[in-house]
Amino acid sequence: MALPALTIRDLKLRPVVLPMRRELATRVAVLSEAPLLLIDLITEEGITGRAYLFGYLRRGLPHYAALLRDILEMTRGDQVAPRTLFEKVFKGMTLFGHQGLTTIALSGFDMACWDAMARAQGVPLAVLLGGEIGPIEAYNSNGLGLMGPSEVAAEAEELVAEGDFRAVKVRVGRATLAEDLAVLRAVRQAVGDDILLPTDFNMGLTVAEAIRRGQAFDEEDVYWIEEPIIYDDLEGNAKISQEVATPIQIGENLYGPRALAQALRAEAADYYMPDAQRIGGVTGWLRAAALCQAASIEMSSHTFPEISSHLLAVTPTRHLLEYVDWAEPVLQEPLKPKDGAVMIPDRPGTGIDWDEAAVKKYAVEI
Ligand code: SMN
Ligand code: MG
Repeated sequence: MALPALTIRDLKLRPVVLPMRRELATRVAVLSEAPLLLIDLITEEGITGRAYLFGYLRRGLPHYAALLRDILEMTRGDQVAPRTLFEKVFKGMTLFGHQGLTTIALSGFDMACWDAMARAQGVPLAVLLGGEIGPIEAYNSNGLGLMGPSEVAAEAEELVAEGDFRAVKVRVGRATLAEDLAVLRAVRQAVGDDILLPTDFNMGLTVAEAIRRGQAFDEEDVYWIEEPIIYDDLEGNAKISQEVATPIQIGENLYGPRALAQALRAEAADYYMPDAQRIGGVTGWLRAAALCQAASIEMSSHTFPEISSHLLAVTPTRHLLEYVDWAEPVLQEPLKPKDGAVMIPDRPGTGIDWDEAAVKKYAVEI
């Protein structure tokens, strides 16, 4: 029997700027608010698919909205068949290029399509994809920006306590290696030996400096070293991976599964952590997961914990979910991590439903 078809009628796009509980200072930017573009994919049949894109900066949002309106023009009246639509839109963007905003917009559209499909079937996205719901091991990333040793030590304890987390991420890349080491030691002292400490340089170093700091980190019980240099210098990342014993982690800035395939061929890193809005939404993620499985490489997620929890459930080499609560102010039922894990919601779709009063409160003009 044919499944009920869903037909694309409209995309409702709403920009909001949400307060963040803790400011996050990284080598690449200081984040003190979360600009999101909320996407409602409206179908003729009455089912609505929901997703959001993260603008990083407020001025990211109008670019996303313009591209999503273009995607609507390409797909209005089409059946919600996410893999078919992915190819159609990808092809339609070829002349603009795929590395960058076009793939972010396509990812948001794809996530909303898959959410609509799962809602129409009445099952969680993880179940639609052939997996099961359950707890997904996570680390707390809601803080530990570039601060001094005493501030990070106090914050590290808070972050662990927020959900009995067994891992928290420490941003690094201060002016000197000595300052980074002082912070790592203060955090380790505060949280004890059992907590994993992934670190993130946010692309702030040169190859030589990354090798120098990485080899020093090798003595510090660090779980991984993330994005030591600019994301698309694959040879540079490969060199660092060879010279540094601690696993090198990249992936949040890879646009689409082909970029991941190139990084794998270059042996650029030991671990990968795609970002749902850059890897190509659900469709791109599933391909990335297959590539990591074929290479026997651990795959984590970057931000977007709501949808990433479903995606990691069907990722054979699943590693850790990055937990951030940035969308929480506009969600009816935010994730509530406990025992160091995020529980995939037992609701149709991804579990994203807007708190409409909050959406109104945080709405901005773009
Ligand atoms: C990060 C996340 C979101 C915005 C900027 C930086 C960071 C991370 O690289 O991996 O958490
Ligand atoms: Mg990062």
